[in-house]
Amino acid sequence: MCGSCGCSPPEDELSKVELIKASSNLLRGDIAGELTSEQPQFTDESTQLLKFHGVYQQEDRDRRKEARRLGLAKHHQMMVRTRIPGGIVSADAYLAHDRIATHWGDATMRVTTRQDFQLHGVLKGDLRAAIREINQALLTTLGGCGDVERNIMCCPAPVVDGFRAEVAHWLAALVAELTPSTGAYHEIWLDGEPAVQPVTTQAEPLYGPRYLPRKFKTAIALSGDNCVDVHANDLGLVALRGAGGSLSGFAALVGGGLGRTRNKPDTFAAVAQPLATVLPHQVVALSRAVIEVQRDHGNRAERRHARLKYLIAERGLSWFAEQVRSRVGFALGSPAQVSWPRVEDHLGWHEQGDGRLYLGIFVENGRIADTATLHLRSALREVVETVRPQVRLTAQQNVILADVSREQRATIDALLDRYGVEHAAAVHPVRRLSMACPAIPTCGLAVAESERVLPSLIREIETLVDEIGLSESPISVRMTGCPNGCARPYLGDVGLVGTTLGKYDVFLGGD
Ligand code: SRM
Ligand code: SF4
Repeated sequence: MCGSCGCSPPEDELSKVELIKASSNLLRGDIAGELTSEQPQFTDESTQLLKFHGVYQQEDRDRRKEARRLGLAKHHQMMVRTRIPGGIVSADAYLAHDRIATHWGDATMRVTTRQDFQLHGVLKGDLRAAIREINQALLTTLGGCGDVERNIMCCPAPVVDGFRAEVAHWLAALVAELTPSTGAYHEIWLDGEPAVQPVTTQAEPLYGPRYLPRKFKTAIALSGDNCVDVHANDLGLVALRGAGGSLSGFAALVGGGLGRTRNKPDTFAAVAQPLATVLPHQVVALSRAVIEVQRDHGNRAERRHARLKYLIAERGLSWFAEQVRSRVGFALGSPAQVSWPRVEDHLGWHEQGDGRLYLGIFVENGRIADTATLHLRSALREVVETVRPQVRLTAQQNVILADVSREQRATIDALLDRYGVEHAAAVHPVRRLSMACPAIPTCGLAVAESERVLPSLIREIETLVDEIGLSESPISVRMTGCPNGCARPYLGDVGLVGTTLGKYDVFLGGD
């Protein structure tokens, strides 16, 4: 960004990714052409563009050493992330992901910390089939990653009341407004026809040809229930209850983000700060304006400083608020301070409020798999096939089965017992709240283990916590394989952040 006026820097100062986006013809690039080649991997340029389509090119890092020794190429594989607003998945869509994991993935599904599904280990040649199947189940991977609005999170508890129905309405409105509108996704993955001629008729009215300077994240928390970790987002919205329990408005918080680089103090984790309060019908315009300010003024030269938090740190919150106000054309209400009485995880059996029930099931570190000790994937598949509940993914990497009748409760309990799936009440409170990112072997940025080591470590911590008499305390331990903060370690009571293989920085007292 130009220091004085905030305009875009000259071409020669733009980051490489900016140039790739700008010349991609709205995210087409040559993805379609490369899909038809025999090569097991995409070029660097397509790898960048694929992120916007929900696809990360990765490598099986466990096989790296052996491949090097044998002089073989890297074992390339793709991670596919389905964008799931509010974490709501139909029974059909759940089963579609389960099938993809079997046919084309690594036989696991992963619930992410932003309520999405990730499928790992998909080979390039199977990518189109996998994405088509996700779309046939009425979900999309478009915008799962990339410099756009990411999955919009929302409290997934399926409680039936007017307040939540209103929040769901505005969530859907935000998703409709902020989803990229390029036709590239359809052409490449769904019609199967590569874009022979560059198509320039379609436009991106919100994003423009360069999209945003960096990823942009939004979450909606409900007053009193911050299960989504709203403060970690570029834009956090807190739905406020008015008289009679209806939705009175949203408190907007801006500039949250956790990524940092070790030994680079000019990069930092930040919690979102109160910006304004708006009426329900103003929330879409407000969100759009916040994104537009970041689009026009965010740093496009240095990706490490391109998130909204750096723009706000540099220009100040009052400058930012004034920019937003001038775009929305209505007065912004005073910022509201928000506070959270306790940590919600929505696990166990609960009444929905309409005579039906929901069950929150603990999924250790989000990994739905069949292992030697637990057949969780088979258990959930059989439950979903038999009872056909709606499935909801939580921001703590767990699963909720919704819309269950009283008669079906016994069937579900029996099935889960048969597969040895623990009831939430039997899971140690420390384990219930623990989270780990995938790290090695799939994440290319990991410098230490996370998901593979937390299970044994957390059991040691459980023993320790019992010994010192804190068994009932909701202590959250969150681990990541690098300082990027994907399991939000800086917001947990204990954050373990990998710095190199076998070494972790320990953060205490996040809230
Ligand atoms: Fe993340 C990059 C996994 C939530 C901050 N994140 C990555 C990548 C894609 C690695 C890469 O760029 O090559 C990881 C893929 C690993 C793998 O093998 O699957 C990855 N992030 C994840 C997930 C799957 C972790 C999980 O345990 O569930 C989460 C997917 C969420 C989703 O569905 O969209 C995930 N990532 C987060 C969060 C938490 C959140 O958003 O609430 C953060 C911190 C909040 C934030 O954004 O600041 C987060 N991920 C990052 C960053 C640092 C961003 C920054 O501003 O510096 C990166 C690296 C980057 O973007 O350059 C990153
Ligand atoms: Fe990878 Fe680091 Fe995110 Fe873990 S925190 S998934 S190691 S980028």
